[in-house]
Formats: sequence, C-alpha cells, structure tokens
Amino acid sequence: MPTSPLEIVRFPDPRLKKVSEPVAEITDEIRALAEEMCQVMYDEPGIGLAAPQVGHALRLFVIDTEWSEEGNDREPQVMINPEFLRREGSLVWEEGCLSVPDYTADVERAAAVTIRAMDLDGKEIIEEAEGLRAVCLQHEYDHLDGILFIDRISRLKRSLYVKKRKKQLAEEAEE
Ligand code: K2U
Ligand code: ZN
Repeated sequence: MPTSPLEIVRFPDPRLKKVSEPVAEITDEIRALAEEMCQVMYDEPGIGLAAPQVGHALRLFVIDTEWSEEGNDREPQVMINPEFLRREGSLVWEEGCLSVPDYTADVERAAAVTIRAMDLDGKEIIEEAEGLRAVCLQHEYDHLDGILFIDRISRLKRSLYVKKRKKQLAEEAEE
C-alpha cells in the first residue's frame, strides 16, 4: 500500500524522547520502512538514521559510514533490535543530528564497541567498530532509547541550544 513519504522528526518533538519497541517480526512493512530510511539517509545526506527519527518507535536503524556522494559504493546496514556486547575506551567527536537542526557539539562516547543485531533476513550480526562508525552506532542506538546527543553535553550548552531552537521556531511561526 502506498506510504506517505518519510519526514524527519525534529527537536523538540516528543517522539524523539520515547523508548522504542523491539521489532517483533520482520514483515514486508519493516522491509519497506528500512528501504525508505536508507533513501532518506542518502538524500539528507547522513551516515545513519534511526526509525524514531522518521516517526516509527521501533528498535531499528540504518547506517552507512563508508558511502560517498558518487553513490556507487552504497552498502547500507540495517540493524534490528541492536544491543552492545562491549563498549571500551573513550573518545570525543563533534556530532550533529538530522533531528537537531543547525547545531553540533563535542560528545564523549566509547572509542570501540561490539554490537549485536539482526539484519533484514533475520540473521544475527555481530560487528566490532571504532572511530566514526563506533560513534555513529552509539548515536543511532541512543535514538532508540529516546536520547539525543544534546542530552550528553553540558546543561548550559543544551539550554543555550534549546533557547535558540525555540526562538527559531517562534520566528518561523510568524512568517
Ligand atoms: O542520527 C542522525 O541524525 C544521523 C547522524 C549520525 C551521526 C551523527 C554524528 C556523528 C556520526 C553520525 C548525522 O546527522 S549524519 C550527518 C553526518 C555526516 C557525515 C559525518 C557525520 C555526520
Ligand atoms: Zn541523530
């Protein structure tokens, strides 16, 4: 059945704070959603996208940290019901988010992770990652627990962003 084009949910939409539900069964609808999420990710462009960011409170995200604008090397990975088996070390990375417009900040996360998930065929994936891919996996996983990168920065920095964002929304409403 035709689905409405996916829209990116933006802060301060309450849907971004919800804890998503596990995917009970990999249905054709789940496959279609994952496919559309990959398209939105490449269109934005981004290197990751979680289902709650497009209004679906499901424990599913897509990630592709290797692709380039030429578009010939796209290999998106769909991660269903992911969990971390290991998080080690520490690194700081300047993060942005497709759901948090016009803002970046340094975020501290684990430097190396091992993640276990299911792919679209229901096959178990266990993957080790470090650097940008480790950051992205943790960033997307946070979305499934209703956590944004701005929840991992200082209260002062977060409050300054919230004030700026609410002013931006008020000005847009007046236009
Ligand atoms: O979840 C999202 O909003 C996509 C995020 C994923 C991400 C954020 C910070 C660091 C790593 C991954 C980004 O908006 S995707 C945009 C982007 C593109 C290239 C490099 C870093 C972030
Ligand atoms: Zn994000």
